[in-house]
Amino acid sequence: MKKRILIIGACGQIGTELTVYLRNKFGKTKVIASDIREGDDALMASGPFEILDATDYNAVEEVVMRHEITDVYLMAAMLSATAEKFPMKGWNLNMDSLFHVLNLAKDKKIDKVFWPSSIAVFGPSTPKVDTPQRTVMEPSTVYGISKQTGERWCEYYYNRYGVDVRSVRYPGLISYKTLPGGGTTDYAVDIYHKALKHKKYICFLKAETTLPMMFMDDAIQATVSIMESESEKIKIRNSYNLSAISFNPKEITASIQKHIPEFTISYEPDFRQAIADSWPQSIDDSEAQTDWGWKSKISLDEMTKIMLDNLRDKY
Ligand code: AKB
Repeated sequence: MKKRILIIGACGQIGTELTVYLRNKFGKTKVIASDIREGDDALMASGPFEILDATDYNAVEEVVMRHEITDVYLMAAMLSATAEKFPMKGWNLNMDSLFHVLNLAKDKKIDKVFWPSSIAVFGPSTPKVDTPQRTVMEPSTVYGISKQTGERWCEYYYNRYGVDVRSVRYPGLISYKTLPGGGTTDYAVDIYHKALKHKKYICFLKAETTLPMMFMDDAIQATVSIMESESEKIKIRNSYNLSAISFNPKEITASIQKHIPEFTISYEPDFRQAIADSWPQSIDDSEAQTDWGWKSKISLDEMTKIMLDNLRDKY
């Protein structure tokens, strides 16, 4: 098989699990992991790795050419909370890395691109419940602006240059293998660690802040599934809405209390509350379901059990 994959940002929350999944599926030598710094021992031992700065076009091109890469998964990004602190850094990382990869595809140096978008493309004026695929989008965060802009460029490169780019709008992602970094939905991972360690958690969002979320296994399935679908099935070339579960801090607490009855939560909202308030509560992903057969599998209670079972030994 000619396919050779490069994952940029392989040591991050999604990249770590995506690397393992793709190596199991296609063979470890076919999947080159890369990041600005080395990952954990398991990732480093699992196959080829390159130190790579996603904002350096020459470096990305060199790795692509040397490894005869066909498919790039661009997972490097600065998330919502960190990008509010470092707006220009966030903008530059999120946009430069995307242009580098789109231009490599335009110049036929790679065949296919996966680029993650986010529910952050939506803003305060977007309908909050069952947010449609096409609707008002006025993002109010740096991260959201960069993702919405990226979506427009993906579609432009597809229409103008025939670049085979595929994208989904991830909700908040929850996993036990790697911690997220710098997002507004990160509380939904941290809460499991604190529930096991301290039996209590101070949440930076209010009790009733409902957000769209997803367990990592579902996110990996969606990512690989859209990339492996026949091109004709991918009718949307900006980014597909994706949905799994929606919950608020109060509801995830109740789910944890089914296993740890003494667990308590208190609330100290910070600047991330405003970000969360600008995002939808639930997402309509019917176009992803129709076009390439997407369907989420894991419920809140199933996720809670998996998270607690896998993190218990750590504490
Ligand atoms: C974040 O909170 O910034 C991310 C996202 C929703 O894209 N998890």
